[in-house]
Amino acid sequence: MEKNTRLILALDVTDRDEAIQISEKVAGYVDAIKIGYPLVLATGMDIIGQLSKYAPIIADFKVADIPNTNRLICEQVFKAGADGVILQGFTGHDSLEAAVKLAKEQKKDIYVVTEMSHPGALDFMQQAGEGIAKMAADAKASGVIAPATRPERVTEIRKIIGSELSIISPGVGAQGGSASDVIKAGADWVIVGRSIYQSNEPEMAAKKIVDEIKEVI
Ligand code: 3DU
Repeated sequence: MEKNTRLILALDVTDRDEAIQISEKVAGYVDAIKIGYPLVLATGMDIIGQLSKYAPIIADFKVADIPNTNRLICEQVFKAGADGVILQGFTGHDSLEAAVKLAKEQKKDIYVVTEMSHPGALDFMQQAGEGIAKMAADAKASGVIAPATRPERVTEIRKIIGSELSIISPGVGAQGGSASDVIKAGADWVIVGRSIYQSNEPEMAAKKIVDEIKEVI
């Protein structure tokens, strides 16, 4: 993924036409479009290929299975046209390595969730976050997902992974995080969904975030 605007759109709409219209409008402001279960379950896997005309697609399926199943899932997602897949990290090193091996062969990206951005992530996930970050670095994943709602954790995770891996960070806007704060804390990209796709003018909402990021880099 090329680092230009540092904005990734999370396109969690469930209507194909709406997804296409929003992608057209914001294409110039985003480095990638993240799609996940809401859109793919509503429209089908072919939406991935359709949206890849506008930007690289990151498939947020938070894959969390045994190595063989992780590999089989990632194979299908890459075949559908995605450039990257998001995996959960808590399943451990072998599950991650199976996906990274495939991704490297196909020149694709694997991003690993360290801890999530919502309050419930403090129940179990946060304790594992730093270990997962180290595992992602050891496995040579492309990057990790870390929470914009807790920029101090992004800084911690950056220390662990160094500069080789990217940090992509959800939780900006609707979940309360700030794009400029989390970029300053060490994130490479912010992931923004509702603040853009629920706006009456998605392109203006995206532009505003891009401008905010530009001021701090
Ligand atoms: O809160 P938003 O509407 O800006 O969307 C954030 C997106 O990022 C959404 O697709 C959600 O499933 C995803 N995500 C998180 O919010 C938090 C994580 O830790 C990982 C992914």
